[in-house]
Amino acid sequence: MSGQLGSHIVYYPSVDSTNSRARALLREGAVHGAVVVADEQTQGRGRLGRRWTAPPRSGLAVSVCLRPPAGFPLPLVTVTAALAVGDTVRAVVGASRCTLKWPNDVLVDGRKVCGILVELDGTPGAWTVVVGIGLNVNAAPPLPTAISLASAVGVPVPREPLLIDLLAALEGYLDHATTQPEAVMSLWRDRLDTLGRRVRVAAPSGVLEGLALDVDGDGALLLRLDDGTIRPLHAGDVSLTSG
Ligand code: BT5
Repeated sequence: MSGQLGSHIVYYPSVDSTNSRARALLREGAVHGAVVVADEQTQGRGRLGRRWTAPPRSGLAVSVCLRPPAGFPLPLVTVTAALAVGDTVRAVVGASRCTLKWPNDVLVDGRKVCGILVELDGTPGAWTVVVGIGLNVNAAPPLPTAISLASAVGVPVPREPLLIDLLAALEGYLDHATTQPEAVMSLWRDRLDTLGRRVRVAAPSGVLEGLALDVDGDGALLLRLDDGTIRPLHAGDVSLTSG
């Protein structure tokens, strides 16, 4: 996918949601690679209308505007974002402490350090895509499941170099995904801690339990139920089960 990410950056001290701003920018004709960053979001959002919260100036709230070429495999947008954040986080905390959780979380020591929200607008063949990334850098909200990079390493972590590294990594993975989508998918598969484990998935169709076998070419989680059937799940929240 050609074009440098971050060639155009719009910064807000405070904004409702960087994803909302980025979608509006794309509607107004923003170039591929335009980026919206904010020190604070008042309406940061996750999937399914959930909230993304973070103390002001504590982390990265960034949304990247993409105009993928026709035929670009859209499921790979979330995959490339997770790989890029993963590389950025691994460089800070060490590879062994950072894992990826299907479909869109990056964890440190099993706790969520980053969430990714990809939103699409447009029509087939002319999609515009916003990749929203929330990364807890120097503080996390008071949730038992959340962690920040600074608390993981015990020292403050400067945010700007992280943003530069993150955009460079995302650009690299997007380019790679344009020419070798299967290679990028298999890198993600290797990093996904979810695979090979017994999990409970709260999916739109209901709660299912089984063995997380693999992901398919669309990024769907292949869950083997106890009766042996294999169900591809395109969305859901995964938790590990002990059974
Ligand atoms: C996500 O949703 O994880 C996607 C979050 C994307 C946020 C970015 S910030 C920049 C851009 N602009 C936006 O408006 N959004 C994007 P989901 O998988 O649905 O997880 C949401 C859940 O994560 C919440 O219900 C909380 O339980 C938890 N959570 C909220 N804030 C968190 C934080 N800072 N750290 C860890 N967990 C958090």
